[in-house]
Amino acid sequence: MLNGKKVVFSGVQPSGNLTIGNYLGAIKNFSTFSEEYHCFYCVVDLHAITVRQVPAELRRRTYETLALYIAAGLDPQKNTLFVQSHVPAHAELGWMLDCFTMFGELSRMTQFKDKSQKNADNINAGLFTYPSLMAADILLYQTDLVPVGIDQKQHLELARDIAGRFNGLYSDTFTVPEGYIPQTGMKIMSLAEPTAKMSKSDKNQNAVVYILDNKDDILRKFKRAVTDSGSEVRYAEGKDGVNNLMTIYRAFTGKSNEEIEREFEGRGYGDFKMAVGEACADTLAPVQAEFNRLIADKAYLESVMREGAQSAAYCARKTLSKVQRKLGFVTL
Ligand code: ATP
Ligand code: LTN
Repeated sequence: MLNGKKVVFSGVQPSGNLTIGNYLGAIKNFSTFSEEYHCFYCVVDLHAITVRQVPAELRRRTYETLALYIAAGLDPQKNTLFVQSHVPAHAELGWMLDCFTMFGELSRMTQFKDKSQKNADNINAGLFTYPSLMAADILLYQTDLVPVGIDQKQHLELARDIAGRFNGLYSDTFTVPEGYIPQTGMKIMSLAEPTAKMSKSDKNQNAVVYILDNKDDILRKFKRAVTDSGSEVRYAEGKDGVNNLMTIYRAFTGKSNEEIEREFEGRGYGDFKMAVGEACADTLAPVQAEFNRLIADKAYLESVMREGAQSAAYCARKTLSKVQRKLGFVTL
């Protein structure tokens, strides 16, 4: 609880251009909590360096991710928007929680296994302990609710386990957070390989629709999306490509699977793909316009970062001091 409101925390890595997976699975839903909850939305740059980044690009994407938060409807007056590395308490609590996270637990994380495979030449310790830093992000703010895509469920479970473990050893210290995983847009899959998650770090540009893609690119990518040899627009097992396109269309239009099936009865995949592309481009157009306005104003974005960091640091400090005292650190 913070000023009588429950707390929401979530984060997005500035590790690549944001995709419609990030938008539908996470950012789009963030603003629904702004009135009722005290919301912290963080650009998690410390997490991003678990994979090698080009410094100038990391810096640019940090501004861009913040601008996209705002463009997607997050009002900086109503939400605390900030950059993780601007609040040192994240790294500090991250270290402490490393000491309460087991090697075995971290070894079981599927994201670690996936990313180790993708970055075989750089399986660094940060990639391994990523989940305890994420737990620190969440637990620092006594978070009640964490809106994330379903791919983060395992990390969230671990954060709950770490909180419970710490509370058990040192008496109640952390709120044990709940996940909030949206119904539609749970997991958007790659357009080229519909059994794999659409990921901003995918090397195949055609597999991924970016929030900032222009309309032509969006339509082209959907036109090329992998489907199957059939022709019926129907949500069914084994039709991964069509199912994914239906999920995307559902998320952008609010229509149900039945409505979509009716709409495209007797029409082929071509028409359907075009409609998905149009719905996507139409929804993203105002977000893009607002993004373009914001990204040109670095001074404004920096003022948001500065205020956000100040307000986040104040809350984080309270939890960190409590943890330090409980652990037996000498506080001056
Ligand atoms: P990377 O590709 O670098 O691992 P990512 O695209 O998975 O990154 P993150 O910054 O790790 O993006 O995730 C930000 C948020 O977006 C998380 O809440 C995550 O669950 C959500 N998300 C990411 N990809 C998808 C997707 N394909 N479908 C639904 N939600 C997604
Ligand atoms: N690991 C998350 C990003 C993230 C996050 C968080 C999400 C870092 N810290 C705290 C929610 C709460 C991801 O989406 N890959």
